[in-house]
Amino acid sequence: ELLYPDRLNCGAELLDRTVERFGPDRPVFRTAAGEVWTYGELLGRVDRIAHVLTTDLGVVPGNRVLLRGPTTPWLAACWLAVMKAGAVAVTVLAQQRASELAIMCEIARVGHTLCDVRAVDDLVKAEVPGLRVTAYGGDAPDDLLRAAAGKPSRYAAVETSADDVALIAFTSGTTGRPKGCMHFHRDVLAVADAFSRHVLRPRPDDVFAGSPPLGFTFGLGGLVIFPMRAGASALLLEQAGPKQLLPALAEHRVSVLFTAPTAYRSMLEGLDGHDLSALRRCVSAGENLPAATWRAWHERTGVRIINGIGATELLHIFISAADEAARPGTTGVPVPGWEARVVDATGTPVPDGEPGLLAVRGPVGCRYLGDDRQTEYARNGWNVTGDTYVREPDGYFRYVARADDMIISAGYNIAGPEVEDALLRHPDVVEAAVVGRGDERRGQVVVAYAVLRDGVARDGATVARLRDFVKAELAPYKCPRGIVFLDALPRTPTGKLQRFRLRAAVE
Ligand code: 3SK
Repeated sequence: ELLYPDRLNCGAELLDRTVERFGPDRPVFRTAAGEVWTYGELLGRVDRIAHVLTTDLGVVPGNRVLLRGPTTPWLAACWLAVMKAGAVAVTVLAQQRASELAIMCEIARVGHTLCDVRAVDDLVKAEVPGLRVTAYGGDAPDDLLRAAAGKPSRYAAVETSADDVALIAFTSGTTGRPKGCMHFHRDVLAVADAFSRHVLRPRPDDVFAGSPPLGFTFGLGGLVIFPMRAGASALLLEQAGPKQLLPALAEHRVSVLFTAPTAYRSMLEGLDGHDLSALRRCVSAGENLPAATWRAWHERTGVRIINGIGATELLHIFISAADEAARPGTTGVPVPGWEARVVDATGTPVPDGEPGLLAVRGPVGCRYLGDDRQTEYARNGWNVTGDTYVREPDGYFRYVARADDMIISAGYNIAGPEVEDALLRHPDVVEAAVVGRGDERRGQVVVAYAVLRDGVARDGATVARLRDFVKAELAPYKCPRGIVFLDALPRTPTGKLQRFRLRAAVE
């Protein structure tokens, strides 16, 4: 069990305590342009921003402050300042537009926002009543950083309680009205002290990098909370697609990588000529990681991917496996501190080997802000994530599908990801997504969408070749009736596949 004192401020724990432990001179953030911030410099900048928040902007503990901008050291500094001031950070994604921002501000009752000057327009367009927008990184006389420069360089963190809300992270899932997930100060540390400390096991000399933005808890954990808890540093990339990641990993000698299966697959395509010899830990989450991708990455880089499943509701990863314990094709076992089981619709555990709903409990729980969907997610003390899983007899958890992504065809239950994995094993396929299409005779039939490798013909011969391939890999009833070729699959801003768009397209 993770025990924390009653008085706990996660910002002070991550920053002030790390400076006390390791001294001020170690690097904490790096940028693609070669900028390096030390922990001491970060502390001074964070504390000055905290002064602006409390003195100039009148922010008091518990006020909600929305943070918006590309992944930069300044965005991370604003997040830490909000933590130290005892306010609540509301994290959103740079891709979210005015109408989405307006809904999130309304749900979270946001009064203030600290926003990268390049991302202010959408916030202004959102026309949120009473919202005070403070920009950073521009030339305006009232720019946050200009105001901060005149403030004292030390700020005593507000003595928040361990159970005060620190963060409201929004999830829209793959569709629907966004849900704000509240997380406490102790939760922020708990994800570092569970997954990071016991599974990832970072070292102070590690350099972290990755693609998830800081507005997504996958990125906030992987690029700020975990490196800082370990006294390590992070390369913060504004552009972090596979094309930018590969050269950055080599140039900055990145040793810990956080990204999603799609990015691992894209990087495999362009690996040649990049020196990844510093890389020692690679984390994959956000989507199911096919065994073929795990194996190809291991073969080419020598690094075993640490697969995991996390959720915004639970802040970070709760099932995972590293090193020799990793089993390709499975997600892993509960992270120390977490319990997991597979249950039926009534919450009763199903036997090992049978599919059911994944239910987990541990140091962090789901707390939606004013949303009835809370009772669907938190049932009898367990968090039911909406994923269908199988627990293997050896205790490993294997992903089957999102619970609402099962295809039922002529009485057979077909998990879309199993068919996708089979398609991805074909050398011509780069991305694949499988959905059900309504069918009078069979209820549903399987339809696949695929992105092909450059130069492969999008014609009937390719469809026939891929169908034959799937039939040789899986029971024939799982073989897609039709295969549609696309340039790219539709995804959410956090990279999750939007199956509902594909389903709508086939109906
Ligand atoms: O949503 C996810 O997939 C996720 C994965 C890892 C950590 C955090 C999150 C939200």
